[in-house]
Amino acid sequence: MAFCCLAVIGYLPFVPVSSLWTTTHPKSCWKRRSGSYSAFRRKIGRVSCVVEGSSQNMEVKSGADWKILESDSSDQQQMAILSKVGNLEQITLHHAPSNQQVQVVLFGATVTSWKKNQVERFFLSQEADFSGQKPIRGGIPLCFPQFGPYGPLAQHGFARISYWHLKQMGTTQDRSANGLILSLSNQDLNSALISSWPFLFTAEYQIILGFDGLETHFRVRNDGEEPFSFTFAFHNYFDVSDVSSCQIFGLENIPYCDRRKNDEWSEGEENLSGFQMMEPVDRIYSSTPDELAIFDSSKLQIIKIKKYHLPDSTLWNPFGIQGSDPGWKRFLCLEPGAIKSPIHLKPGEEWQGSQLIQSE
Ligand code: TA6
Repeated sequence: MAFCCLAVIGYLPFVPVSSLWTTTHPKSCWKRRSGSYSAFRRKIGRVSCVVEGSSQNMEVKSGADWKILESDSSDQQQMAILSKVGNLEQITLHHAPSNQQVQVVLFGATVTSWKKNQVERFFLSQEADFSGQKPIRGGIPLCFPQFGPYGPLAQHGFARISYWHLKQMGTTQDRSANGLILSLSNQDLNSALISSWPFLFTAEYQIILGFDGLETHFRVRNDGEEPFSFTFAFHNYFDVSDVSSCQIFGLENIPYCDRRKNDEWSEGEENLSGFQMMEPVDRIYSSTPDELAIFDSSKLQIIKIKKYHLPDSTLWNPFGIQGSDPGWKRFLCLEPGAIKSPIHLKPGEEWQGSQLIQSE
């Protein structure tokens, strides 16, 4: 049944912004390369927003392919709402033509919600902390510049516990997509983090809502004179009816590092019709296909992930073991990343990893 549904719906074509770039290239290409992402950077304008309920203009940049929404309070397609959650600022970005909405908290650049046709697709823990003291559990925390405990930093690095800046927001000329870019650099880090990770960098995180679905693009550039290395993952927490009634497609027969067995490497499961979690699972699969899918047999919902420059994928659910989130049955983490082999950036080089998430 599950396999049939996947075959019928298939994968929609997606030309990611990242395909316009090589994995790493000299700094000069940052500005020179064409494509919606770099075009997004060119002009400065104003965008129609609502801040805490009142209409307000906001300075942002938009570009040739990206038009700026007029500041018109009668505009029913209000693109973004800025508000607060706990101590933290959040942006709700809409894309009315495809009936989607995404929420992102500037702390951690954490996407906390993505609704399509009014239906939530991400899990957010009831215990999620919005004080700015801890990473937010749910949505898409960013693991950078370190995945897991493998390095000098605290678990999953500093991106998810840093305050990012809104850099740009815009829409395409034909309004087929709305997007925003958040940024973070070494200048935003405190002295303890700088001493643990003493590199000059600029990171940009672009979030796009369009007819294809939700795209997230994470980009980092080495601004310093020393090379550096990092690992990365989009720590996606998908909302599911019950983790044990889900099948995961794309990880069959792929070797994985079993984090529950002292990081032992295993040959991979031979289940060809979709892997089902029936016990705690915490695995890093290496060299996974660029298309993965989750079929939730209770909701009859498919979530598809297309990934770019992200060879690995983590699969995680604690299955109620000690310390599990009380809502553990309701999430499934499937996390595209560059984990097994760190990315090395020489001075002036940059790298981008992207994903497109689709759900009917
Ligand atoms: O990505 C899976 C994982 O690394 C698990 O090992 C588990 O620890 C999880 O992330 C959550 O980590 P967190 O620090 O957010 O509680």
